[in-house]
Amino acid sequence: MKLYYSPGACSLSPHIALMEAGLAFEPVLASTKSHKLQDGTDYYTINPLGYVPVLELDDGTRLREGPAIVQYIADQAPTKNLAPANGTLQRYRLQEWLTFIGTEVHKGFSPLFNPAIPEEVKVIFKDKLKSRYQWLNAQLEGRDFLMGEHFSVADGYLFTVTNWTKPMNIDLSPYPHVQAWHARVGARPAVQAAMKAEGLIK
Ligand SMILES: N[C@@H](CCC(=O)N[C@@H](CS)C(=O)NCC(=O)O)C(=O)O
Repeated sequence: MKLYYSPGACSLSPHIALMEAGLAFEPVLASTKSHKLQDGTDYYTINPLGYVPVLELDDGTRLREGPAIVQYIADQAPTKNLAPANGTLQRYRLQEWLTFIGTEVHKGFSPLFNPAIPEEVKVIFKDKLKSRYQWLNAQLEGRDFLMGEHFSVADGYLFTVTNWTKPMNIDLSPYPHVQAWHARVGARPAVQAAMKAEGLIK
């Protein structure tokens, strides 16, 4: 398998999932700025939509969209408990989290990275994000992970986007359960390994 990624982008989520799953894969750097691979290949020939992540299977099939990719990875390593079994209510609970993270958190951050959006408009997006972190804080009270006592691919995804609070100057101290959860996830060996592989930590 190949994972097309950009350091610190949302592709860190499937990177973490692959490390947690212990699956063999080749990370392929795809710049989200130049949309070129290191060998000069036009990334739009890999993903016509231009974004990471893309997971390429050994038969050349390409899978897009982070929430689908991380579930695929989890299902390749069922003993690692990264996602509840398909068809169970808990699996839908995981999908509920992945959808929430994708649409309410991840895409809530996206305008903040856009230099064309004026600062006064960004404040509105930041306030919306803060309300989502307030909700997450309440959900994480008394829980080690989003799904309860087990780490899941939803934690890897939320960890990835929560890392962006720092460069975007969103203070997490009003959300102590989110802060404790972020530290817990960040300390996992697989998460550390993915972050190191992307050059985000030493
Ligand atoms: N819907 C996609 C969105 C992925 C996405 O937003 N990727 C960003 C990085 S976090 C990207 O590659 N942006 C560069 C671009 O769109 O050209 C998913 O959930 O996987």
